[in-house]
Amino acid sequence: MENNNHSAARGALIVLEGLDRSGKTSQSSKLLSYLEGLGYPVESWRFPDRETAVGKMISSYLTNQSQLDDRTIHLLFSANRWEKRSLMEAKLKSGTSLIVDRYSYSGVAFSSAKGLDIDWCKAPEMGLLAPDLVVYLDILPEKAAERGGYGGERYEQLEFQKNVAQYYKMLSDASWKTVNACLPMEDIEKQLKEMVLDCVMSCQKGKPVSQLWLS
Ligand code: DGP
Repeated sequence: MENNNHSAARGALIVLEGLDRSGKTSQSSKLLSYLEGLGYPVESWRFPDRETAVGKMISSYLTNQSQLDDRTIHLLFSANRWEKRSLMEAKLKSGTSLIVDRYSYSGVAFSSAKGLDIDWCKAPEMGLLAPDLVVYLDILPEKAAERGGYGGERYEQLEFQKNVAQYYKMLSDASWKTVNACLPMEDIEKQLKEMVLDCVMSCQKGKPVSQLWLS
């Protein structure tokens, strides 16, 4: 099934969320290849985008090379999304779908888990573009901690991740799709492909781009 003529249709904004080591990054790259293989214009993005000036400050904080006040780093993460908003909108409107590894939900879940007021955390995210699909890769914090590479960055601590998981639960709504991140990789991939293809096709039918509202 090859599709080589999708450039006039609008692209889909697909967000993968989940705890650290839930497999978002691997699944993003599989989805990218899948949609590319079907002939859809698609890009893989991630937040934080550590390449921008703001992203470099975030990276330095995450790797414990700098210290920042909790509210300050929260606003930097949000600014990092805002600085990509117009490009994101242009891509979607020109027909490119975006597979985005983390978005505003990470912003709210991680900062709220530190004890910041959840409504305060939501406020700077309002008005970013609303995802067409949010997939939550669900993994027990204990299982994630057993996966390779865990523990290298500031937030990769079991007790903290348990807290983050609670906030993700609070943020999720009926529109989210949850996938068990402990299934074999191929099974996860299969489920994701179906969800994502449905979403891309419904956006092509003219679903408007809307703004994010976190209730
Ligand atoms: P990653 O590059 O996906 O491994 O993310 C780096 C870390 O930053 C990870 O522990 C999750 C956390 N994080 C991602 N986005 C945000 C955000 O917007 N706010 C906060 N406080 N943390 C975030």
